[in-house]
Amino acid sequence: MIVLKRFTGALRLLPLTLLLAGPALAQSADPVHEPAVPTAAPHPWELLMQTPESPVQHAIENLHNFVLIIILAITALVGVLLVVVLTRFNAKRHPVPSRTSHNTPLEVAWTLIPALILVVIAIPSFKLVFYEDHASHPALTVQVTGHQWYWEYSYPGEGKIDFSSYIVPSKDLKPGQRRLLTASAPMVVPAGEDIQVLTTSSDVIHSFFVPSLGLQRYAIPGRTIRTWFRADKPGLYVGECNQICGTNHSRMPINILAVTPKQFQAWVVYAKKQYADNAPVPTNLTASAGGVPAPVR
Ligand SMILES: [Cu+2]
Repeated sequence: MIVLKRFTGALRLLPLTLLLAGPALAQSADPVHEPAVPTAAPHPWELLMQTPESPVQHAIENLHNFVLIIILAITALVGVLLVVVLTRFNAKRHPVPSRTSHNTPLEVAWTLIPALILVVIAIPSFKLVFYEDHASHPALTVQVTGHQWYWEYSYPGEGKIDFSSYIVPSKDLKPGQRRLLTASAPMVVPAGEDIQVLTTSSDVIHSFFVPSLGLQRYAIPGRTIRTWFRADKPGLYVGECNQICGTNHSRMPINILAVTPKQFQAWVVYAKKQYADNAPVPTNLTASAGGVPAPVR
C-alpha cells in the first residue's frame, strides 16, 4: 500500500517534472534547419554549370567564358582554313601543287601566335589559382576528412565540434530531398563570411566538390590541402565526392548549410553538446560493399 501511495505521489509530480525539463529538451533541439529544396544542386538534363553562389565560382565562370571565346575563335579560324583548302586547293581546281617546303615568316607566326595565346590564358589562370588558394582573414576554419565512404567535419577554432556526415538512404528521403545527394548532417557555416576549408583523408584519395561554391580540393591521406569559399546567401549547397574512391564512391554527398551569423552562433552552442563525443570511425561501415552505410546519427 505504501509503495502504491509513493507511486501515485510520483505520478502527481510528473507534470511538474516535465514542465521543468521542457526548456532543457527544447535547448537540445537543432537551431538550424535545412530548406526542403536545396539552393544549388544538379537538375535532371541540366546543361552548363550551376548558378555561381560564391566569389570563387564567379571567378571560375569568368575565366571559363574568357577561354571559351578564345576556343571559339580558334575553332572558327581552323574551320574556315579547312574549307578554303578543300575548295580552292583540291586536285581538280589546282592540278599543279606548289613545291614550297619552307616559309620562315609563316613558321615564326604559327609558333609565336599560339605561344602568345597560351600566355594570355595563363595570366588569369594563375591569378585564379592564387585567389582560390586561401582567404587572407577567414572567419572560420572547417577541417574536412574523407573516409570510405562518408565525410567528417571538425571545427578546430570552435572547441570540440567533430561529426560525421553520411548519405541518407533512398527509403528515408523526405519530400524534396535528392537521391544520392542528401547527407545526414550538413556542414554548417555562416553565410557572407570567408570560410577556410582544410581537406585530408583517413584512407584513400577523395575529393571535396561543391560546384556552386567553386569548391574542389583533393582529400589526400597524410596531407592537408587548403582552400576557401564564401556562400553569398543562406541556403543549402549540394556537392559530392568526385574522386573515384571505391565501391561507395557515389554515396558521399556533401551538404553545406549556410545560415545567418546569429543562427550559426546558436548552432555552435548546440553542436558543442551534440557532437562532443563523436565516436571513433565505425569500421563496420567500410564492409558494406554495394550497400548503403547506415547513418549513425
Ligand atoms: Cu570519396
